[in-house]
Amino acid sequence: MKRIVTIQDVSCFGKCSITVALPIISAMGIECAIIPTSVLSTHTGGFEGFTFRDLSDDIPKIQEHWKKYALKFDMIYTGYLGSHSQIDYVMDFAREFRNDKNLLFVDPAMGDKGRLYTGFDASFPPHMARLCAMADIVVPNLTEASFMLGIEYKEQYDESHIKDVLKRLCALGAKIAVLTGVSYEKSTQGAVLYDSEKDEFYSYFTENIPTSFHGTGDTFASVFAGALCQGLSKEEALKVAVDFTVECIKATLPDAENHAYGTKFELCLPSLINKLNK
Ligand code: PXL
Repeated sequence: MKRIVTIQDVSCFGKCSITVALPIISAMGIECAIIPTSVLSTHTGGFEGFTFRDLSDDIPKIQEHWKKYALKFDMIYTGYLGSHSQIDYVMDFAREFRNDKNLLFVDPAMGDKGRLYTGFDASFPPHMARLCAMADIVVPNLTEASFMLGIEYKEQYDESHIKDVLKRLCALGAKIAVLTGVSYEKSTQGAVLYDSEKDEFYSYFTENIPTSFHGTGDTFASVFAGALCQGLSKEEALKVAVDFTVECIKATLPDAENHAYGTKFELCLPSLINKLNK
């Protein structure tokens, strides 16, 4: 059985980060250990007055304890991190638990639609870029990539811009970069991957549903990470992750006004299991 450790916050209500990653990775038949980096009453998108308990200091203590048991992970998957020190601790953790067989998978969750999430300032993306530089795989959206690279965020772009951004992300140090939420025309969206060792691009596009829900980046990242960990090829993993994310959006659409805070991904888990068994 494969084993992933995912390091991100617990948003108690709102369906993102660990409350998405844990059920998805478990449903994919992978053991999922967690390191909660902070506990928030809700995620920071659309809720006012959320609580934030910083658990940064627990990260090195958990690391020391796990070292005694020589725990091994097939993948270290990091998501939303709430402070500079959390990024530093996570980099330490990765140095300790990385080996020549496992993968460091980084989702630099910190913004969308050209803006950083509440709580982050301009000093945060360059710090996150240092974690991305260590990674085997990074999966930002175009907002996060643009902030990390210090380039203008474009609403409208073409394929050459996306390819250029992907190459620059790999030039930071990541082996493979994926841009999520790419849409060259209104009717389609998907993800584009660049493998810097092979100098190859892969993309997968499907229908674009013009309603956005919170947490879909976390859904994509969890499925993509799980699928790679289960040994699917990069192309297959991309397709499964994009298709599943769209399925979750479609399952939520009839009740969209009550569910902007997160998708009804739970209803789609049986279908994810079927996709993997095919
Ligand atoms: O979905 C990314 C995410 C994760 N965790 C927290 C967030 C967000 C996005 O806003 O606020 C706490």
